[in-house]
Amino acid sequence: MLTFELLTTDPASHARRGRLTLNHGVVETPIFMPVGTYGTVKGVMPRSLHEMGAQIILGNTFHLWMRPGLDVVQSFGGLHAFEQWHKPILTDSGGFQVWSLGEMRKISEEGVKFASPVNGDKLFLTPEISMQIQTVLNSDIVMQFDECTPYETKGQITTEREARQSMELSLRWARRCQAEFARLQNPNALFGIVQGGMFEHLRDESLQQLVEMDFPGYAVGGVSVGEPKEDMLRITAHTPHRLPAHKPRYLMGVGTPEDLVYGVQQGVDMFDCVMPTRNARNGHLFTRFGDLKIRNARHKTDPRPIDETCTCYACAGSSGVAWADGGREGFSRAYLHHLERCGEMLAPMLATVHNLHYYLQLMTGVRGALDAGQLGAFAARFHADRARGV
Ligand code: PRF
Ligand code: ZN
Repeated sequence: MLTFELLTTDPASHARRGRLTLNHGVVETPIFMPVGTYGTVKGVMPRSLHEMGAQIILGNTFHLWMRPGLDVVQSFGGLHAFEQWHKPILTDSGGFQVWSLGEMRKISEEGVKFASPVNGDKLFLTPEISMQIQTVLNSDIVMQFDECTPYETKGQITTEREARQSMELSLRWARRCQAEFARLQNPNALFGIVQGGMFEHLRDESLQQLVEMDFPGYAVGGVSVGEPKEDMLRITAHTPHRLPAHKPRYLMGVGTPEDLVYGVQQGVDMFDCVMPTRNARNGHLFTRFGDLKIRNARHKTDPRPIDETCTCYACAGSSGVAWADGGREGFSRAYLHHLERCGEMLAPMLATVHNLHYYLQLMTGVRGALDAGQLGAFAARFHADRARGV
């Protein structure tokens, strides 16, 4: 089901090095999880994900329920066989995706009514249905169905009263998820999600009640929902380290490379974000020495790879050896710029491989630093490198 071993803790921060064992394999933490909403990490073959060292990827209850539908995934015995990814999968519950529908939904105690964005059908998602869907998907980590409290609605910042109501609803839904998950005899692990908006005391109440329910792992939701950066940092500094030390902690939907390093120092073990994949498709590349926009004309004739220190397929090729013609293996900025300008599909593919490789390598570096008791020095070097510029 799930075991979590705490291997080392950093004496100078809340950071931890851990090992999570799930039904489809082992995950070394801290970890970044690539997002595969529709049962695919957009533009990346599973074998490439495997080669770049991805240990666990995400899927989405809501999207997979819409398309291809549960009967199709069920006929394959679950999402792993359907999408041909045989390592762990975490599925989000639909709570956040329903939130993203904005005006198109109606929330009640029972669940969320909405019109299908695919064909307009009237649909109803409840904590029980979310658990039933995730049981068919057979994801290794199942997320509770929650309400992601918005930062603001129509320009109005969420009040404490509204944030409390939303947080309390998520708590009642957490209980219903737990009961249904047990009734279904789901053999995987169900995580609770801390909500409470931008209010520390609401976060504490949510956390305490979820801890009493004794989930095998916990997430912090409701951050990175459009709030000012300082609020995001404040809630991330407040919440994760208050969760039980012997259980995994997941910060949902965060963030930039800097956010990941900060999150680790606040005691977070797991992250996911569309940023490396989505930004790649917009020509935004992350590198050790800062970010790079490949569409910029200054790359037109640049023979250098995206990042000379990167060992990904886009930067270094598959073997790192020279071709018979003496050329260095790996793609130049000039070539990637050209592909982008022509709208070639290889452009987003290579950019995605590079960005994911960067995020995964960053976390590999973090784990190595924790193992060596050098996280502080690692973080200092990381910030200095990132500030240098490409
Ligand atoms: N709840 C769920 N999924 C999420 C979030 C949340 O609050 C967030 C918030 N950043 C991202 N994904 N269920
Ligand atoms: Zn690279």
